[in-house]
Amino acid sequence: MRLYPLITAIFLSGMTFPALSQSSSDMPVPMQEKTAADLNNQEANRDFRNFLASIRPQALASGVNPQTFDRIASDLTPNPRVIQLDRNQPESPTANAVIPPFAPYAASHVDAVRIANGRKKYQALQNNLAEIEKETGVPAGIMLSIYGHESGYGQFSGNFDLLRSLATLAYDGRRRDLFVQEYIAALKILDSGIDRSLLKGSWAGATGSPQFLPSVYLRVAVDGDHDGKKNIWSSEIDALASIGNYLKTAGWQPNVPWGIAVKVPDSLDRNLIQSVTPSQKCPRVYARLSRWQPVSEWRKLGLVFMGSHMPSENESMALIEPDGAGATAWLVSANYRAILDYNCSNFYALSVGLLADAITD
Ligand SMILES: [Ca+2]
Repeated sequence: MRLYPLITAIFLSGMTFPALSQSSSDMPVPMQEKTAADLNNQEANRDFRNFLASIRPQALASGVNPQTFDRIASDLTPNPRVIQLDRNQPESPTANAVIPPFAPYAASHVDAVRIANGRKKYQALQNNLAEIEKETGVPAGIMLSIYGHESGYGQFSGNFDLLRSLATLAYDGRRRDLFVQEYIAALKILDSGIDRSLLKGSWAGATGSPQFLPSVYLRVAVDGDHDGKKNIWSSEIDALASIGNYLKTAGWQPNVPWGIAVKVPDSLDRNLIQSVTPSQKCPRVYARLSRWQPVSEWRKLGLVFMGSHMPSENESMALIEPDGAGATAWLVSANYRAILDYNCSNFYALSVGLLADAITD
């Protein structure tokens, strides 16, 4: 899973290193802002080691094998490239930011190559996909589409050493609590018997073909090919089964289409269909959806259904018009919300749905 850009350069000043409290008083030493260059020097490496030592009790208390912790900590160094990438993240969009058009995004994400590669995988893995679909209720196309979006069907899942990235981000401190937890989760993955050499990922700690954070792996990864290991790195079946299981735990409902393209009549009064209850979860994304009502109500308002996957008349759906009135719009279901749970972006969720349809239709 991707991490959403947070405002850069926020430093949690006042964070302390318990293991570094060497001043004459017992006052904790405040963490100083570190530059990428600082990380190259020995002092910074020592500082990093002390930081790791400071989280050892927490890791052990949550069940990490002490030998695993010490073995990994003994030769880990901070990765300046990770700090640099983290600081170069764009700021979060403000409420008034202009939202780009969806059509070009769709064209670049649901393109001929991705569709063709998805269809090849669909052919090759049909039996396995059918088995996973039986378990999870998630259609093959959706699992393949997320696989395609996250890692180009397993081709690009990141080459950063996962433990090094996570330890660096935890040490850097901008989102310390999150990354300490993820570092500990990654150590637990090692303890479960996954080889260290497999643990690669994006600089921000998303790992394997589904691009899970380690805590997500621990929560939802499954052994789809039944070899005794939950290998989302080099087993395609495990990766797909884990994506299916993710969506199942996020509330995926069998036999409900993710959404359907609709033509909205010019006469529709958008004020009447506005959402009245703001979402707690990623409110800016959910704010672009209308209120939820049954398909039959949408039909009464004059919407024309254009896709082949017709939802049932009582299915509760919301309208999204990413490019405004007059352009293609979609009615989306509760399963669209499950895709947003994977990656909370309307463009992502629409694009996943559209690629899924293109692969299996
Ligand atoms: Ca397996």
